[in-house]
Amino acid sequence: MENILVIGAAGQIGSELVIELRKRFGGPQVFATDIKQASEDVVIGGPFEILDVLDSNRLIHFVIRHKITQIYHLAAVLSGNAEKIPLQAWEINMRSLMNILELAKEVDAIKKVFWPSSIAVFGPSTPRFNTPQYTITEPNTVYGISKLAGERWIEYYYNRYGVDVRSIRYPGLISYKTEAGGGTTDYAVEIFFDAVREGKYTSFLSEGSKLPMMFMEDAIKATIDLMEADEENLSIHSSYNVAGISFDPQELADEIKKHIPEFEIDYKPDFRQAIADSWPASIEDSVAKADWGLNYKYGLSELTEVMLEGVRKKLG
Ligand code: AKB
Repeated sequence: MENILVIGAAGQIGSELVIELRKRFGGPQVFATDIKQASEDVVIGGPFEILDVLDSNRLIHFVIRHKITQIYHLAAVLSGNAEKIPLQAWEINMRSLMNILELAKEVDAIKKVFWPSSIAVFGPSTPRFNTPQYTITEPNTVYGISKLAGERWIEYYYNRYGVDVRSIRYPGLISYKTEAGGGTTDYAVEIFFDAVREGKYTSFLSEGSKLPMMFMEDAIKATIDLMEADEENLSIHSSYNVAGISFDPQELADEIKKHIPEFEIDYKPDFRQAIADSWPASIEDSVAKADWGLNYKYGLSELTEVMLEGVRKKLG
């Protein structure tokens, strides 16, 4: 029997991942934790506790008390926020990961760990289109540097101590259940809320800023598929490229206009433009497809339809 710990259960990924894991493994088996209160769905569907991943003492007691066998460590400071507090972001992103790696090394019952990396590991010197799995990685953001260092550490723990950590380089993730917080790709979530609320949106990225994105349902499925894959099929022990779909703010606005013809967009790029400019426009993900069968359900039009419907419901 699996007992699964999700750290960051109040966040954009965590709040949906917990629900899906509970469907598969049972409510009481999935322990949701965060430093802040999670959504009602998460709190009523199974155990939820306030827990700080930086508190390694409480963490180890928690893991032993609940006989945890798998950990999903999702807590992180995202790219936009990290640029405002570089040293704190580095401290939070790295120390939390090192706490989890040490825990997984010391506690035999923990069989698998998931830790998200990001397209932020790439930088301005990386080939921008169809970015391969193995390529130049010279990130110039705090978040990207922490994700690249994290990738090196998880591979090190796998090779040196046999700790089975699995990871995806997430593109921008799009969802309506919990709003995104502090990322560069957040425009692609905000735009839907403003389209429904106001009929217009001011984008903090310019019209042609093409970035890889993914609908949350596809991201959750990919995450669990990777965690369920046989270890012997996995050739990557740093982090897998996952492409999703690439589009820019203007293309997304045009798609929204098909549903809300009066929708208007204008552009006021801010400091996040430089971050977006340093990231790939599209990703090549054949290794993930070959190793563990990565696949997608949502293209741009499906995603737009589901997002508008979800946001309308959420806003009542
Ligand atoms: C961000 O924009 O910081 C994140 C990411 C791509 O990792 N969504």
